[in-house]
Amino acid sequence: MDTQADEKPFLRALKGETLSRPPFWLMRQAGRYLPEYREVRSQTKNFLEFCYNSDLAVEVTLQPLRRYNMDAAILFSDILVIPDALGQEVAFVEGRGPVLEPITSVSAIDGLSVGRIDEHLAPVFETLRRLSGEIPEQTALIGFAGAPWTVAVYMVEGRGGTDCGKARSWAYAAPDEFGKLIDLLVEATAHYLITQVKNGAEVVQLFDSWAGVLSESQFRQWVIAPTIEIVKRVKAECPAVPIIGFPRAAGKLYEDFVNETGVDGVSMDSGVPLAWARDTLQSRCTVQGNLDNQALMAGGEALDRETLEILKQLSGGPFIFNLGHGVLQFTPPEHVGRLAELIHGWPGTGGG
Ligand code: 1CP
Repeated sequence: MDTQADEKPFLRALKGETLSRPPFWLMRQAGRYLPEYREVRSQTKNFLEFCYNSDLAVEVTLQPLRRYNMDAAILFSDILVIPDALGQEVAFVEGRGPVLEPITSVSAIDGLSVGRIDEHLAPVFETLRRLSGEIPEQTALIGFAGAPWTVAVYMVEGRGGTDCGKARSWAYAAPDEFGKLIDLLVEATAHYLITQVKNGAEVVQLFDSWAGVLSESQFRQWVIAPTIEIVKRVKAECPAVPIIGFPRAAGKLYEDFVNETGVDGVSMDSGVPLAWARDTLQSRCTVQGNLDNQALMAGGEALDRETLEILKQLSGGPFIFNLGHGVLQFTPPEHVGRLAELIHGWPGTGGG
């Protein structure tokens, strides 16, 4: 498809264009590694209240752009606003992360309701509307949601930091029951993403952070199939909006994910080999990734070397520079500055 030269670089890359300097943003670019984030964050105790406060959410979304001039802003929110909106009890406990009242039965699933999303998440939609008026002209606005499998993991386990064992065993033992939860999440997620687009999101990303724990058959059933359905529903209402999928740690199954789901872009974890990504995935869609967040934390020569290698291998095709997973809490902000400098200077910085 032809794109116009005055279109935002991030959107051009997602339409399949190869740009001489690839656009970039970072997963978790807003967050605790930034002192100005910690300052704003300290104004609210409760993390969900923070996500539902548009003044604060707009501010922290914009903070990394002011420092590093990324090509895209990502809505500040969390994937767990969906279980919260559906009626599950969700809390973020200082030092422990998310804690949910676990869903373990069909009757608990029956108690959840997609009908509450519009009202409950109205502040998130307001944040998007305000951001679309405030971000710089050449910057794109990304909306997002967790993919059904990953959100179901938190809903069933009740917390993070697990091997997803309860969710995996329920899915094997009673696929019809677990499938009810996934179906509900497909409906909720598609509706949520469509509403985000109607309120200003120009791109949406689906985070499937726990995709990599599944066997091949389970990956097809709980990652690929629900993603196909969400892409179909979002594209039916919003045909022009690009969708990025992130089936983290999917290994060789990234290939089937790209070929079968209809996503416009795929976000790759740091374990995906660059030459394989270039030859296998990049011919089918725009690739995004995949600097190791520990290389960003380490900085120095390792950061330069790893960054330049990714740029060399992937900037010959449609590409968005990102990390393989989110920015870590204790990352020195000046390392992010160095990364931005390397990318902004490309191909002058080290094409060689
Ligand atoms: O107190 C704080 O500041 C909490 C830290 C924090 C932040 C900054 C949480 C709690 N969520 C967020 C924001 C967030 N989460 C964003 C916003 C914008 C940005 O990227 O800049 C996004 C896109 C997410 C997505 C998210 N939340 C994912 C998917 C991506 C990934 O990292 O794998 C997941 C799995 C979550 C759950 C979550 N929320 C927060 C934490 C600490 C966790 C992880 C829990 C765990 O499994 O240990």
